[in-house]
Amino acid sequence: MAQLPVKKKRQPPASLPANLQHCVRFPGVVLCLVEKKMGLSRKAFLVSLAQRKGFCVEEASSERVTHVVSENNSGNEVIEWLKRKGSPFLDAVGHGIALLDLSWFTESMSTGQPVEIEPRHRLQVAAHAKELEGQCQVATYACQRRTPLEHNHQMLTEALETLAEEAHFWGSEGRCLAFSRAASMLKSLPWTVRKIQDLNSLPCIGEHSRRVIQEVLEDGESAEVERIRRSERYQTMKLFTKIFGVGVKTASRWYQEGLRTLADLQAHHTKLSKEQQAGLLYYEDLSTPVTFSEAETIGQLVREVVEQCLPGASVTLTGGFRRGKQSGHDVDLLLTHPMDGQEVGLLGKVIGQMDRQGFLLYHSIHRSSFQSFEDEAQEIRDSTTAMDHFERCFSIFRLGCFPGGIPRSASEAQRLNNAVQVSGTPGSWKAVRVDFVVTPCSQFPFALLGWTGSRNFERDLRRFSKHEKKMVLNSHALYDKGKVCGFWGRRTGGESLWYGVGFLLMIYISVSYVFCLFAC
Ligand code: 8DG
Ligand code: CA
Ligand code: CA
Repeated sequence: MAQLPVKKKRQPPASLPANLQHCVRFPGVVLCLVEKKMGLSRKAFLVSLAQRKGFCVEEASSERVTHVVSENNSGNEVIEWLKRKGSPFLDAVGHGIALLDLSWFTESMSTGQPVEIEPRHRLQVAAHAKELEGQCQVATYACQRRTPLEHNHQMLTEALETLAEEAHFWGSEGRCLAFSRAASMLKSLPWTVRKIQDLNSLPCIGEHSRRVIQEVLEDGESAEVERIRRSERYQTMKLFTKIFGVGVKTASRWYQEGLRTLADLQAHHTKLSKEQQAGLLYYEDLSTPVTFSEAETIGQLVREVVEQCLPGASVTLTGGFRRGKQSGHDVDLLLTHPMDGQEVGLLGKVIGQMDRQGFLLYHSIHRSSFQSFEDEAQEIRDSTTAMDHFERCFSIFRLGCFPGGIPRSASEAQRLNNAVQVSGTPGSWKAVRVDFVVTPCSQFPFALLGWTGSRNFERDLRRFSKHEKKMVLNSHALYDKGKVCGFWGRRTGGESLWYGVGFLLMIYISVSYVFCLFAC
C-alpha cells in the first residue's frame, strides 16, 4: 500500500515579532520609516537597528507615531505618501509630529538616543502660504495639542513651573495659570526653542514668561527663579503644602506664625485636623513618588474587594497613570457598575471591608452632593470650578512591601499584612495616598475624562467647550444651553444605549487620548 505522504509539521516562528524582542528605552519617541525611495530591505535593516538601540518603530497606520523619518524625499512627497497610507496623524504634522530627514535618524543611532531636532533635520513642506501658516500654527487650547511625556524644554518648563508654584503660594491664581499655560505650550512643541524669536508666533506666552525663557536660553538659568528657589518662604510653603490636608492658606498662616519645619509644628502643638495628623505621621512615605506598579497593585487589591461587595462593578485607574506617567503623588480610582443606581452604597462597603482588613491607615468619605442635572447646569453657568459632586473617599492606603513579591490576592495581602504587623518588621510597608470616586454608569465617560487630567488639559477642554462649541462640560455631563445633551445610558434589555452628542464627544475623547499623552 502506498504510504501517505507525511504532512510536514508547521514550524513555530523562529523568533518573536521584532517589536517584542527589544526593550523600549524612549517611550516618548515612536518612529515611522518611509519606505518610499528607501526600499523595503533597507527599511527592514534600519528598523532592526533602531529597535536594537531601544527605539520603538511603528507603521504609518499607527496613531502613536511621533517622528516620521524619510530618505531622499521632500516634505511634500512624504505628506503625499502619508495621505496615501491613510495615516491617522496627518493633521498633527507640523505641530506634534516631526517630518525628518534620515540625518536625524543616523545621528540618533550613533549617539544611542534621540538627538535634539534641529532645523536642518526638518523636511520643508512647500505648501501654499495659507496652508503653511495653518500647519505651523500651534493650537491655543491644550486639549487640541499633543503633549508628550518627554519633551525638549525641561529647563524652561521647570523654571516656569517654579514661577507658577510661587504665584500659587501667594494666592495669585491668574499669574499661576499664565506660567503653567506657557510651560504647557513649550511641552507640546516638537521642535526645540533656541532663541527668543522662535517664540514669536506662539500663543499663551506672556511678557514675563518670555523674559524668563530668554534668560534661561542665554544664561542657562533665571536669576528670579533661582532667588525664589532659595527663598525661605518658598521652601517652607513647599514643605507644608506637601502635608496631606494642608492647603496654601494654612501653610501661609503657619509661615506667618514663624513655623519653618515639621518639627516646629509638633513643638508648637499646632492644632491639626485628623487628615493633617495622618499627613504628618506618614509624611516621608507620602512624599515619595508612587510607582506605576504600586498603583496597579493597589488597583488590583481594590478590584477584588469591590467584586466581593458588588459583583460586576469595575475599578479604573485614572489620574496621571492613565496618561502614561510612570510615577505620581497618589492613586486615583474610579468605581462604577454597569447598572445605574447599583453603585449606591458601594463605597461605604468597600472602605469598611478594606479598613477591617487593615489596608487603610486613614480615610474620609464625602457623600455625593449631586442633586440634579438642572442644578449642575445652573452651578457651572455661575462658576468655573472643576470640582464635581461624586461620592468620594480620600484615603491613605497601607501597601505591604513583601519579600516574596506582590501578593496575588486581597486575602493573601491581608494574611501577609497581619504577619508583618505581628512581626513588626520595619520598612515592610508603605503609606500611599489613594482617592476613590464613585460614579453612576451613565456619567462614567465624563467622570473618567474629568479625573484623568491633566489639570491644564481639563481646564482647556472646558474652555474649548464653552467658547468654541457654546456648550458646557463638567465631570457629570455635557450641556447645551442648559440641557443635558451628552451621554446618558439607558438600560434596555441588558444593553446600554449611548447616543447623541455624547457619542461624538466620546469619539473626540478617544481620538484625543490615543493621539496624546497629556503631560501638560
Ligand atoms: P499626580 O497624582 O500624578 O501627581 O498627578 P494627577 O494624577 O494628574 O493629579 P491629581 O491631583 O491626582 O488629580 C487627578 C485629576 O483629577 C486632575 O485632573 C484633577 C482631577 N480632580 C481632582 N479633584 C477633582 C474634582 O473634585 N472633580 C473633578 N472633576 N476632577 C478632580 O483632583
Ligand atoms: Ca493622581
Ligand atoms: Ca488625586
